[in-house]
Amino acid sequence: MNAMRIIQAVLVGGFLFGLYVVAMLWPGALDGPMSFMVADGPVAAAQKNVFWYTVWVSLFLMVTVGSVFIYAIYRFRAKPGADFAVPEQSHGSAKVEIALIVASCLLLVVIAIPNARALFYVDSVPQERREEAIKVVAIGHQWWWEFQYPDLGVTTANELYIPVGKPIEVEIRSADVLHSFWVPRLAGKMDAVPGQINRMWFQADKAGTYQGHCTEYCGDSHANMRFLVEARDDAEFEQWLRNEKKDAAAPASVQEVNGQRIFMQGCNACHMVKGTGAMGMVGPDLSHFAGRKTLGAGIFENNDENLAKWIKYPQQMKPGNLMNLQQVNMVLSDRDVDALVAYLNSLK
Ligand code: HEC
Ligand SMILES: [Cu+2]
Repeated sequence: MNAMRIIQAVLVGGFLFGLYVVAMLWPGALDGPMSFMVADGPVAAAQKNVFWYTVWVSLFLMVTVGSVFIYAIYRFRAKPGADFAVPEQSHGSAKVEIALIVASCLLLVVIAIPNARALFYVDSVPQERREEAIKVVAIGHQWWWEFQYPDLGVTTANELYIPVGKPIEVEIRSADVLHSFWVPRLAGKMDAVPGQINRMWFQADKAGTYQGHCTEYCGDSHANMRFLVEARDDAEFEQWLRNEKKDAAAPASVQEVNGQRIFMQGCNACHMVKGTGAMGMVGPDLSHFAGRKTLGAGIFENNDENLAKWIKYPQQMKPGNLMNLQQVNMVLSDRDVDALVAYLNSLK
């Protein structure tokens, strides 16, 4: 093949690759809510650092080998007027080959050491910090997340509250099929495997809301299986915890009382509302539902309008989801729905 053609191809390839790198490094391109390029905690930072380290070493290799390659193509190209006889073939040089093997091994070691260190670091909470760790059990369901705090005695869904600056030790399980727990700004993903317990940990360095998403295809509404991690300073976390430990607020207005009565005619088969007879385990715990920002596993804002739509048309709101009112023979009038909305809004 014509050497110039090869050089052209390499140049075009290099140019496209360069464009890609520039697009990636463009300010703002990589700091979205689901970007693992922004590390808001030590686990995410360790993973991000090792990623970039490996990229730079690989890039160095690619540029070195690529330049020698391009140089060879150019230097030994067929020159006009030269004869095209095949030059004398030699077997190569033992020295060069040994040097290349040694260099390759060294480079592998150079990549392996920081990677292995990061692997051990992200595997479990460092020994000296075990004491302050908060334990959470995250259970993937089709298509929402249940969060239990075994040492604190509370259970919630879809919005995971954590204290800032504390290691969070997560035990990941599944209630049905494969799911995967991922909050890119806080840590890499970890699968939820039926019949198996996986572990990971993370920590948020500053207060705020972090976006999470199931990242293992788990059926119809996989794309609608989000969650939030709400990191709060100690005082706010304690306040949240105190409230979460309480039984659900008793209904106050006539409409709320009515709503609770309707709730107990079917919704209770699938939902838990602590301190009432509602002890269903199929859907999310609703004891403090009014405190949630979102609805339907992080996909809708939790407001009256969306809540009414959710109760009336759960299947239109989130295709395939397992909230099925026919199963419990519930047929709701608009007034019933309004009463249910009022009741759920009272569950602070
Ligand atoms: C057959 C079981 C079942 C019944 C009956 C049921 N639900 Fe649900 N519900 C679910 C499941 C499962 C989900 C989670 C859906 C998802 O996000 O994929 C859910 C989600 C919800 C949510 C959203 C919770 C959140 O944090 O996102 C609300 C609110 C809710 N249900 C209210 C009700 C009300 C009110 C009734 C009675 C009219 C009811 N449910 C009846 C199973 C049920
Ligand atoms: Cu999924």
